[in-house]
Parts: sequence; C-alpha cells; structure tokens
Amino acid sequence: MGHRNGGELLVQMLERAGIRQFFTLHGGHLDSIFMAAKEHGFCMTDMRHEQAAAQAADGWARTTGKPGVAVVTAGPGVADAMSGIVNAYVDAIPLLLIGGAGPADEDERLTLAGGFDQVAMMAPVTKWAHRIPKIERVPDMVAQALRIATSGRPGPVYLEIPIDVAFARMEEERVVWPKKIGPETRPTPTTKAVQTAIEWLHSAERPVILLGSGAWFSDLGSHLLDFAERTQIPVFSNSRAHGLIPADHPLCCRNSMNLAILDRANQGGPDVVLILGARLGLFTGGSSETMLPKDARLIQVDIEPEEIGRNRDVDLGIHADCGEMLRALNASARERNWPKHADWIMATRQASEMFGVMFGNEIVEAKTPIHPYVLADAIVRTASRDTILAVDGGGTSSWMEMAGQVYKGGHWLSHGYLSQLGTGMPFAIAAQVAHPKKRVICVLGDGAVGFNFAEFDTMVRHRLPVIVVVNNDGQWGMSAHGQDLIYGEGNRVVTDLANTRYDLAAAGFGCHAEHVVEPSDLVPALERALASGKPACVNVVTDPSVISPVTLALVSGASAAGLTGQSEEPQYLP
Ligand SMILES: Cc1ncc(C[n+]2csc(CCOP(=O)(O)OP(=O)(O)O)c2C)c(N)n1
Ligand SMILES: [Mg+2]
Repeated sequence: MGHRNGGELLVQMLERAGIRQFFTLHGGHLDSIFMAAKEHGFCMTDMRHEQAAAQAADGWARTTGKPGVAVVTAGPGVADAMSGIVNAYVDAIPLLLIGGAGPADEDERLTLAGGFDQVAMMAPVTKWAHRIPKIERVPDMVAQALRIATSGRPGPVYLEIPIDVAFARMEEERVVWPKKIGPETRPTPTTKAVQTAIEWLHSAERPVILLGSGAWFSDLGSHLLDFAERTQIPVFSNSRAHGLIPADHPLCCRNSMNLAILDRANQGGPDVVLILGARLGLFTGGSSETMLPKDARLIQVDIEPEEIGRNRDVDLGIHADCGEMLRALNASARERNWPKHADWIMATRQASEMFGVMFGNEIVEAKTPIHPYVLADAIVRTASRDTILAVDGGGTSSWMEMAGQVYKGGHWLSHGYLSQLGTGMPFAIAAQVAHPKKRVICVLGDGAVGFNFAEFDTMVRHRLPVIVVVNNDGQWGMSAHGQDLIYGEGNRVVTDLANTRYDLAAAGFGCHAEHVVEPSDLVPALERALASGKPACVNVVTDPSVISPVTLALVSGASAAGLTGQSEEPQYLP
C-alpha cells in the first residue's frame, strides 16, 4: 500500500483541476510541494519577490482567462505576496495563493517564520481564506478554493498548508478525490429581460456596448462580434477587456475613457449603454456623468448581482453571465432589422482616434527629447497582432492606452482599479510563460520599473525573451506633474528620480541592453531587442515636461471635487 504526503496530494489535486504550473519563491515549509511538482513535470517559475509571484499568478489569469497559482512560504512569503493579492482582489481576478505555515498545533509559540495570523491577514483581501486542518482535507479544500476563485464574480483565494500537513503522510487508498470542481451551467438572463434590452437597443439612436473583465472571463465565443455586427453598435472596453473586438474592426472604439471625449466634443453622448461585466467605478466616470450621461438608459449585466447599481442608478439590471447574455441577445436580435447608425459610428470612431490625431504632429516633428506618445506609437507599430503588451506606470500607461491597438483578449495587461505600480514585469513574465511562442513587450515608467527590477533575473534564468521598454523621464512623472499643476512649478517634493541607466543594470543580469536618446534610433533599437532572442531592457530617454491628458483629467477631477485646495481647474486637454 503506497503512501502520499500533503504536498503530493496538493499537487495531484491541482493537476486534476487542469493546473500544471505555478509562480513561486522557495521556503523550506514548502519542499514536499516542490518535490511533488517536479515529479509531476509542473512548470515552476521561481521569482525574486513574492509580490512578483502573486502578481504573475494574477497576470496568468488576465492573459489566459484561467486561474493563476502562486505558492509562497510561511511568514515573510505570505506577507510579501499581500500587495499582489490586493491588486487581484480589487480587479476581481481569479487566483489561488498557497501559503506555507508553521505546525498547526504550535500556534502562538513563535515558531520559525510565524508569529502572526496569516489567514486573518488575508481574509479581507480575498474571496475566501482558510487553513487546511489535516492531510485528509487537502483534496477537497483545494477544490473548494478553486471553485470559489472561479465561480460567481472571480477573485483571489488563500489556502494555507501548515508544515505538519504538507509533510504528513496517508495511505493512498484512503484519499477521497472530488469528482468535479465547479458547476456545469452559468447564470442565464430571463426572456423578459432580454426582450426589454433588445427593445431599448433597437430604438436607440446612439447605443454603445461597454465591456469589462466579466466579458473576458466568460466564454463569449463569437457571440460578441456577431451581436455587435448584426446590431451595428460600437464597442468600448476597459483595460481588462481590450482586444475582445479587434482594434481594426470598424466598431472598436477602444478605451471606455473615449466616452468622455465623445461628450466633450459635443457630439452627444450615448442614449443606451449595454454594460457587460464592467463594474461601475472610476473607469465608467465614477459618480459623475462624464462617460455615462445622466439621461442614458443603462443596461447592466453582471454575474454578481450585488454589483448592479454601484455608483449609479441602473435602468435594467440583469444577473447573468456575459456569454449567456450575448447568446440570448443574438437569438432575439436575429428577428429584427437593425438601423445602421452610420453617423454615430463615425462619431465614436473619431473619438477613439482623437489622441492619434492630436499627437500626430509630434510624430512628424520627431523632436529630442522623445515625446512619450512617439515612444508609445513606435512600440505599437513595432508590435504584431499577436504581441502581448504589459503596461505599467503613471503617464506611461496612459500614453500606451492612447496609442494602443489590441487585437485579441488577454493581450493587453495593465492597471485596474488599484493602479498598482510594479505589475508590468510580473504580468509580462506570466504572459511569456503562458504563450512561449508569442512576443511580449512590457512598457513601464522609470518609477514603475524599480518595484520588481530583479525580475530581469527571472526572465534570464527562465529564458523568457520579454522586451522591457523603460519610459525614462527621470521622475515619478504623473506625481511630479500633479504637483506642478496644483502647487505651481518649482514646488515639487519627493517626485524626482535620477537619470538612471536601467539598461546597464539589466545587462548585469544578462539581458540585451539598449539606450535610446534619438527618435530615429527608437524603432531600430526595438527591432534589435526583438531579434536578440534574449530578455531585453530598452531604456528610452523621454521629455519630462509633457503632461499626459489623463494626469490633467485626474487633477481636474480632484480639483472639481474640492480635493486640491485649488480654486481654478486645470484644463482637461492641452
Ligand atoms: C505601488 C504604487 N505606489 C505609488 C503609486 C502612486 N503613483 C501613481 S503614478 C506615480 C508615478 C509613476 O511614475 P513612473 O512609473 O515613472 O511613470 P510616469 O508617470 O513617469 O510615466 C505614482 C508614484 C502607485 N500608483 N502605486
Ligand atoms: Mg517616470
């Protein structure tokens, strides 16, 4: 009769759930897990900080649509992972964090890497946090953790395996394996709700669809494209759902912030909005009406009923999975002839191209120091339809949002509601592990690159040829510009950075390195980096004086809300 230890059961259960990889950083509490994972041929990406391991597990879910897994050691490992978990929690991303712990029966005895309640610490920032009490419970608690992470509104979960459970042994024959992880069906809308939605959309003059991560994490198949094309409704997305409609599709209007531009350009805002799996927060205009006009009819579809109506009154709230909703809408839409909305489509398209037009002159002029939009545009032009872009930083990520072209779901990994700097490199690592044949470009600010700089080492050791482009403006740009706008130039504090040679530092890890000052060298340097076959750091010196329209909008919004102590509002657009 064979015996299995707790680590082996945990690995076997992950495998039964279709998971064969995780992100980690070693700790002796976990060795039974690592040994079993090696035996089972798991892909283990060992990183240089548990924050990065948690962020990579999050990035895995964002790029594959499937839950990511991070395995971190007791005490400092779990504490370090916390910030990555918070980011996933705030963005409703499914991931499983497995944490080591001292012996369960030695609580409160100051054992190695102990001394605090890890489960209690994780509880408020996860959907579910639990300790496995004994080896017999390993399989069903892993299944429970994964079911909770992936069902309903997704989110991170924390499962703790104390060292005495991880190394305990039991007879193989006594192990009870759960047959299934989750349910077969997903919530479907009622016929009446679908009919009302179709009525409103059909009679609308300026309808739009707004996508969020709920659309990405449900199985849309071709339903979204079919529905948008049949009904000729333009599609906007937040950064978790870019690419579900390809950038070159005539109905793709890219970022939801372009809805605000529509209003400002006085073309009239949308009159009916179909919100699919996007929560109502800053990225839909918050409690203001800048993106979703007051008189617009809102149809909000969400897999989590408690999300419906957050921040705004909703005219029709539908508790359903986005894929199921689109399937039902499509079936009903077939029975009608739909208006063409040609003028409206042209107006939405123009709004989505406005930043390209606005900064196009800069591209022609190609001045030194390089304009950040010129950098963003060069990266987007160098990328192929298959390239995955991981974007991180203040102004940097906003320039990328303005220039970005995304053609597939899971190919744009960026900030969400937490706006956590430092996610870019771990997200890029996850994307490269998940898609070894695709190219991954990480674009981040010189501030953002510092949070997980040692991950260049992970890229080199694991032969992950990610291209990391640093937008080096020598400052915490968004912060510095905010201070200039609010307190006047010459009054900055704690927002300067040095003109660091990040390329030379990355070369020390074994990366291909490029230092770019002239605009004419930008595309050649990116191409050399891509051709090197190695992880690369392309350090680009950019103009520190250019303020992003997003920074202006944020400062303007804060000022309007009376949060800056400033009487005059800075202008939204330069
Ligand atoms: C972890 C974290 N710390 C601090 C902030 C606050 N913050 C927002 S933008 C910003 C400046 C970012 O600078 P950089 O990465 O260089 O990008 P840039 O704005 O210069 O393009 C800071 C510090 C944050 N969002 N996340
Ligand atoms: Mg910067």
